[in-house]
Amino acid sequence: MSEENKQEHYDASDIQVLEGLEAVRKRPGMYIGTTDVKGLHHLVWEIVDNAIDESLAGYCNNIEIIINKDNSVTVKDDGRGIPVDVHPKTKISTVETVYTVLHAGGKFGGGGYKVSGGLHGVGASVVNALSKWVEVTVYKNGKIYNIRFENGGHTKHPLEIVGECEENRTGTWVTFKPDSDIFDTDIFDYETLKVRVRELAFLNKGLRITLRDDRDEEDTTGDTFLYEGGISEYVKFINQNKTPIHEDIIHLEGIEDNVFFEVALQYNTGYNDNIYSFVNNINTHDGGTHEEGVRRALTRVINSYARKTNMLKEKDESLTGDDVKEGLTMIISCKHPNPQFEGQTKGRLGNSEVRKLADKVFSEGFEKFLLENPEEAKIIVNKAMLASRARNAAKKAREITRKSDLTTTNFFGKLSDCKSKDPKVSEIFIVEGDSAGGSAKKGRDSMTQAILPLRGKILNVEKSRLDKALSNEEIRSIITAFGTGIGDDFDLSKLRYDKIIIMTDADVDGAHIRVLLLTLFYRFFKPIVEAGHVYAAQPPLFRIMHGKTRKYVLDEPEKDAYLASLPENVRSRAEIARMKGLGEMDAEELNETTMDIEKRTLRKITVDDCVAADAMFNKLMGEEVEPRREFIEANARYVKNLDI
Ligand code: 1YM
Repeated sequence: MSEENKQEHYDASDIQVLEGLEAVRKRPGMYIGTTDVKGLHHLVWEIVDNAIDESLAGYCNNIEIIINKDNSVTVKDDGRGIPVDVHPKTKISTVETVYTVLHAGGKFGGGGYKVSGGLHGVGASVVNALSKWVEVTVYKNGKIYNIRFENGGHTKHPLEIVGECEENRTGTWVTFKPDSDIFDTDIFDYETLKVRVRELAFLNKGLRITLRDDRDEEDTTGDTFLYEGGISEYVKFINQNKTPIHEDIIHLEGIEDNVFFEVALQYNTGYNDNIYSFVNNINTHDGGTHEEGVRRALTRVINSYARKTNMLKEKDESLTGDDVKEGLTMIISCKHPNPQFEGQTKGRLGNSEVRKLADKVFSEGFEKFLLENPEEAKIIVNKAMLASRARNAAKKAREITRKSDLTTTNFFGKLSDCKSKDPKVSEIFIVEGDSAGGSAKKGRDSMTQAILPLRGKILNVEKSRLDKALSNEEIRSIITAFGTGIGDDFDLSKLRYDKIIIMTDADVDGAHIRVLLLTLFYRFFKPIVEAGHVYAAQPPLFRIMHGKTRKYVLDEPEKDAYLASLPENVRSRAEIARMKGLGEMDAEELNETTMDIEKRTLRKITVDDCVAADAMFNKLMGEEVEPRREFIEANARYVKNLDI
């Protein structure tokens, strides 16, 4: 391109454009939330969303995502190709407009379901603003078009024809390299991408999405996801290691005024529910009208069926929403041309007409299923009735627990509470065994640190309902100490500690108790885990002594690094001890290595992926033995020290 052309290309409107993209670079958080690893992956979804929109519009069947060797990412689709003609307003090609004008997306695309939970179509220009370079190739009209941007969205060269292709070939290829000046990290994580790619494939039946990591020399095929059964296959996937109580997955759908609604469900023998809802492929984690419609209809239809068949007698109280969702795996998906997302995190669907549609589609279809499958219907209703009985038993147990535990010295003899009553500065250590409990009690800062020693075994709640859990004394102590209540009366705002710290030995038994506690917290106190209150203490694994120095290290790598840092003559005389249990340390040591706020390291327990967390607890603690055996065999090679 000649100098003259370049001059022409950059006129006053370009300056405005660049100011727009500069605003994104100045405040990336406003557009993609964060600039950490999460924000980095967000860039991929902004580009993929455009391809998914094209598929929702009915023009794209295949999407390919590739992590390239240099940590750039390529997304390819076989849709219509972004329009290449000169845009009447901007006087530059539409592709360039979409990639350089903030807020362009929504204005140009007409109709269809837009993935609009995030950036309302401004995604492409935001990705451009936050990238070192972006290259877009469009296949359309028998030609191959290409445009390149550099350094945060500056057009390197405008759209040009770089070759020819078959007349009927169409599609868009985009490659971008995130700007490492903006992001804390520029390394993409394959597993993170894979989880969402699989979900997108479940949510868009018939769409093939391939993910490949070209940094991995050995794996050249990657993963391909294509589900003809859509959300039914999602339910099957979530239930894969559970025991369904009826064979067929129920799949219902309906459409009204361009709003498409579908739901798939199957009950299993477990006590937990896995209910996830989506609008235009975005997880509505706070529910909304689509979920409300289904929940209302589910409760109503089961009650009415149970009464009609006399399974529920006249004197029996009706089943509640909680009763009918026990052991339920359900995916709700709504595609809406104009969704209203509400709430602080925009995680709730607000459109009221969807409640009616969801209720209608669900109640008609589900009632039909119950009538046509009396055997299955009986099993489902029976399960809800058992859940109802357990809920009432738990209520009684809770009342007794509340009264007795608060008055008996048994509980307060056990808990050494902290003096502070301010939850913001208080923490509780849940400690395995009385001897470690004793050291912890002596070594703590009694102002802010409470100690709860566990004596007996914690019940595995993966295999029990709330009423049974409440008969376990250790669990009762934990509930009383937390102050939040449990089940129907759970209230996060009453939590008495900011940090709940699991402190167990660094051996097999310690790990077992840790998993039992995590199962309890995840199943019965999920909001506490989600709000980031749960931690695991990290007691040291080795003590290294030389001369008068005592050094504690967390693990093998840290031990090796420390030893390497010592002069040879000191290193050869150091007599390294592997720490067996917390009980081995005296109060001072325990304080110094594991409890002291200034010196300790805690591991925060977070849940990024509810489906994966559910599957893991199921696998480790559930009824089915085979998945657990497979897991242990697959992971045995990671076990370095087995001290049984
Ligand atoms: C790998 C990323 O961006 N695909 C894509 C984007 C568009 C279209 C097709 C498209 C949309 C429309 C008409 C329309 C976009 N077009 C625009 C805009 N894949 C990827 N595939 N023709 C083609 O919405 O009407 C924005 S995105 F605004 F130019 F129409």
